Amino acid sequence: MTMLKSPLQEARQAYQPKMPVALTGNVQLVEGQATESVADQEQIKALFPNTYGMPVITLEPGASAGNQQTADTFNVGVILSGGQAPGGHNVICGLFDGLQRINPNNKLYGFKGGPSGLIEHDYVELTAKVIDEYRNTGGFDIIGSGRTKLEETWQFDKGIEICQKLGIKAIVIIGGDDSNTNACVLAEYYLQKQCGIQVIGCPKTIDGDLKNEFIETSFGFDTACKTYSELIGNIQRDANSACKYWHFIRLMGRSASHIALECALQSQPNVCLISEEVEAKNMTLNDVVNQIAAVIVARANAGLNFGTVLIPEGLIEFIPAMRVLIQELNDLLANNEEFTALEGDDAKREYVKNMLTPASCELYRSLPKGIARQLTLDRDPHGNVMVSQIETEKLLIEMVSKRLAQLKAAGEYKGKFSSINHFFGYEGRCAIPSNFDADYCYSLGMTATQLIAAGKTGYMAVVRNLAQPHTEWIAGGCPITMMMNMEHRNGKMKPVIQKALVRLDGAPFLFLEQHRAEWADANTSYIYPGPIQYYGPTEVCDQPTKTLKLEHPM
Ligand code: FBP
Repeated sequence: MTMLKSPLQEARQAYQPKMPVALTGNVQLVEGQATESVADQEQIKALFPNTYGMPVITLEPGASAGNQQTADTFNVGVILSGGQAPGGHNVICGLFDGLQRINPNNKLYGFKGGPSGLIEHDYVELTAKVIDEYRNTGGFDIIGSGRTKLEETWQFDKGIEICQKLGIKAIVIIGGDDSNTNACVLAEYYLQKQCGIQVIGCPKTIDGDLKNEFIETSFGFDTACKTYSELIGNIQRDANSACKYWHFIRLMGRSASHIALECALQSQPNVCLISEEVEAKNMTLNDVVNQIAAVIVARANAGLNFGTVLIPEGLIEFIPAMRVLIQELNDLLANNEEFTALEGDDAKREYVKNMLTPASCELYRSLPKGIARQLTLDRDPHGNVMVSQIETEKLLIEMVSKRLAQLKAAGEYKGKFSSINHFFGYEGRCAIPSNFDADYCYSLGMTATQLIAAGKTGYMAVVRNLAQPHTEWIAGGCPITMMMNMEHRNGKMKPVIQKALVRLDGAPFLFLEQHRAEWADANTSYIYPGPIQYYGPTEVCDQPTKTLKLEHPM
């Protein structure tokens, strides 16, 4: 069946992604010094004796064909893991084209529905015909994704079975910090077993929290932020025209506030909350409410009863007292059949209230019922509350509204407060990838093939120098063990890739801090970014995020 396509889809199918120079011809791998993990070196080394300490790899233009074309054929399996991120399809297209360039008889298999596809042997061969349909498209629908954790040896052994059956030499796992941690565990296990299967990771997540010295940004962050910023800009223009609503906009991003921060840099709202700052300053929910109310009052005094407030999705977990409450709820609700069996919200609410510590119980009772209920919904496979389902923007509207009423009664506020709530998350996760993400992802796929062809395992494909034009980009591989430390997870110390939250001493946050008073005040400073542009002048179409530019100045 042929898919119906929009003119833009048709045009994007023909787009040829730009790549670092090294990937455009013959490639040679240059190895650097041996590496160490970011922390807890002794423990990580003991847990990963075979993959610890490997060198960083840089891909450079090669003089001869080198590993470029080989007579031996080999097959590769690919897995998409976790939440969608624009550009995932292009990683797969880059992988496919890279494999074909090495030997046209090489095959690419996609494991369907995420890591469970490997365990359940649910796969599809990705032929040229299939691949061509998905070039430069958003979404993960080519093979689907899932959140099954790959962490037990029986799962790894099921992987060996199917790889041996299909002649798969390497598995590429496209995922976030947890999926890449698991990729590393899998690589180590396969080396121990000497089964000859390599594992390579690729850095995906719109959240932007898989970031370190070698991963300048995870893919998808660029497109998602540009999509949300367009919508925020449109809302700001409407607010500035109608002059009657305060818009409270929650933005996806799980724990880290990178998305909210980047959107603020692109659109200059009146208020942008940063969860990491709220935590560092030990702020209460009331402090946050007072901060927003103060801006509303100041603008109302200047005759402006409208504005925008950006709220990171994970805010609630960064308010210290809320964090304690959520932790208690996580422990209480883990595999709690008694709770699950209760019928109706009221019975569940009573049950929870009786089990919490007094301080958490008081906080729980003070929350609007709807929010309290959302805090007790199903957990994700890692046992965490699903922050995308908690309507923090509504909670803040309700609390700010009450605070303004108090101020009005005290004669300190004379304005009019009408609010509208928004949540931008799923709108941006599958958008058609920006040129940046299309180019970056295709390059990551091509890089992964080079690492596979050279027999590498336990590496993440990386492309660096991304704030520069693509001709200056540097492709290579970074040992995953290098990004690891030991962290407390589900009651145990585990080796994991360090998550990157917003740094309060980092250039993007400092820029916000320096300008936010100006953005909050009566001289409206809104920026209207407009939609992502795919065709036109490079300064319009090929700009990286502000975060990337501020973190990596020329
Ligand atoms: P990943 O970390 O897997 O990339 O998830 C990204 C994300 O979009 C988060 O921002 C969000 O909190 C979560 O997924 C939503 O999960 P779900 O897709 O299960 O609703």
